[in-house]
Amino acid sequence: MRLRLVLGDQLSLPLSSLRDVKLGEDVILMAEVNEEATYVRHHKKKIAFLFSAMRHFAEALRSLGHRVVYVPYGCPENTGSLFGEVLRLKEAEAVTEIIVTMPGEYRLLNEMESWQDRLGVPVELREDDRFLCSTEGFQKWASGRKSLRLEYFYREMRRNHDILMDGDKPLGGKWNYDHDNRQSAPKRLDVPAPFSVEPDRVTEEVLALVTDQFSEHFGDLKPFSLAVTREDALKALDQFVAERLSKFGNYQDAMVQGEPWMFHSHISFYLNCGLLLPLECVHAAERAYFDGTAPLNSVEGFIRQIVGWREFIRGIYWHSMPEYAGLNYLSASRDLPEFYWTGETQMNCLHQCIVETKANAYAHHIQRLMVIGNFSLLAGFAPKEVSEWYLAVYADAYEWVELPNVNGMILFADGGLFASKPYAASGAYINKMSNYCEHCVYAHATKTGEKACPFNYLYWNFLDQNEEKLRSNPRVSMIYRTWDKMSDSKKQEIRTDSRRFLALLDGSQA
Ligand code: FAD
Ligand code: DLZ
Ligand code: SF4
Repeated sequence: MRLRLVLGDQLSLPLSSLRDVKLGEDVILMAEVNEEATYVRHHKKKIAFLFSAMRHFAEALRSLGHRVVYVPYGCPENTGSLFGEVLRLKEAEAVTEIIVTMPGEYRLLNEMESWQDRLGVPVELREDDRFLCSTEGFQKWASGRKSLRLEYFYREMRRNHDILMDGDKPLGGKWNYDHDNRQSAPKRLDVPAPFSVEPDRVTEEVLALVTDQFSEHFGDLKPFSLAVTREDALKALDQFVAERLSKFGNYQDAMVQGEPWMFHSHISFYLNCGLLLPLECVHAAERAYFDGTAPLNSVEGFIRQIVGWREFIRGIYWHSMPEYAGLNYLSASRDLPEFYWTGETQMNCLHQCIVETKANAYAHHIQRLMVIGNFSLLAGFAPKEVSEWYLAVYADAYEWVELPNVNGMILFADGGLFASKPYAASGAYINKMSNYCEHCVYAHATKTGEKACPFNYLYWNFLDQNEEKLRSNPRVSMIYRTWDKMSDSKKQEIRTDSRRFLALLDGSQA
């Protein structure tokens, strides 16, 4: 009998490990285990979401006639680890082979590679072909290239999968419509309510379990309204395409106080645990373009996130691990401040983004990148701490996607493996793209002094502190010329303000 192990982020019927499963012969194992639930202190909503989605998926498999051994968290025999559960089932039944789809995190892959010796039966690790680009395909694409840039990868993906193509040319004549995007939000903007579904009995049971067992973890458990079945995840996708996609492009980078969801799709939860598959999301968006319900700048922008960024980031992860996790090009070492867990800071942009993260286990991209990420870069937080935070607080977070976004995209900890410069920005950017500054005690246009927006002096301080590593970067050297032209007294003010602010931050008073 063959044992098929299905992990919490592998909830897809076409999963490679289930492909040749024999009804009445093989057994499928799924387990809620302490090790996976606590290797970082995941947001309560993330645990509830995955446990409920896992339980529903097990039922879906059973309804197709499969034999599923499902080990709930509270089961007294539960050993608390995936290995322990595989071993327990192997000892109880005549298991001849174990089949698993490649896990999404290196730590687990590394562990699984020892299972065959430890269990004494063959363990077959299969490619996770829910991604459009295999790890091998990415290696081939990356090998021999001096720099890894999304744009070229993205074009190849579009061609290979015939997405938004007009023969061998991009539809509309351009690969990228970003210059039509990046608008800030107008004063009055009607944002549709996000998809939500009432918890059913299974979810209610899981919510009680999480309340009981994970009370120390970050985040608000309720209200809980995420989809936990494929059927509902498809409804969430349809709702996005019908109600938000047309404005996705225009307001992709906009942030509005009190609007955590904006015109984003909110499908990362479902894509990353397998309830949705990337191509079906891409095709749904493509159809909207052909039906005339969404413009090309939105459709292309959305598709680029999925066949471009998502696949590229995963490629970078497997291409660069395990060394990637330890990189710290800028030698950043500051501890995360307490307010990353509470949202209690006077900086309104950070306050809003962290409070929303706490409530929803979600923040949209530009909040993650240009508010929390930008601040983490400017303040010099240690990459490992930042990474652990992002992995814990978002319900869509797994290391394969979180780590390159943190080490590559926000912290420049990889020295520019795929980003040509650090994404550092002053308060002017946040003020342009949001209305957070209108409600802040700090003044976004003031450069120095106690009332000045901390992003303003921290921006220059960051460049000053990292001059040795950054000045020679062609995309940053222009900015150093502005710094060079500043008077010594101005520079001194920036350094003094930054020292004062960072001291407050270290004392948890910022
Ligand atoms: P949309 O804006 O609607 O985009 C559509 C889809 O594109 C997303 O669902 C996602 O699957 C994909 N996508 C977009 N940007 C990226 C990206 N940079 N990397 C990979 N996929 C992308 N995304 C995660 O799925 N998990 C994470 O743990 C995660 N951590 C991040 C950490 C940082 C520091 C940053 C800057 C970004 C991170 N992202 C992560 C990427 C992005 O912010 C989220 O995918 C997005 O906010 C999810 O919301 P959405 O589904 O509404 O996305
Ligand atoms: C994230 C997560 C959590 C919270 N719990 C479980 C679990 O109990 N059982 C399980 O199989 N998977 C869980 N996961 C998802 C895994 O952590 C994920 O499969 C690995 O990190 C690889 O991506
Ligand atoms: Fe954030 Fe500065 Fe604007 Fe305040 S003034 S919201 S700290 S960018």
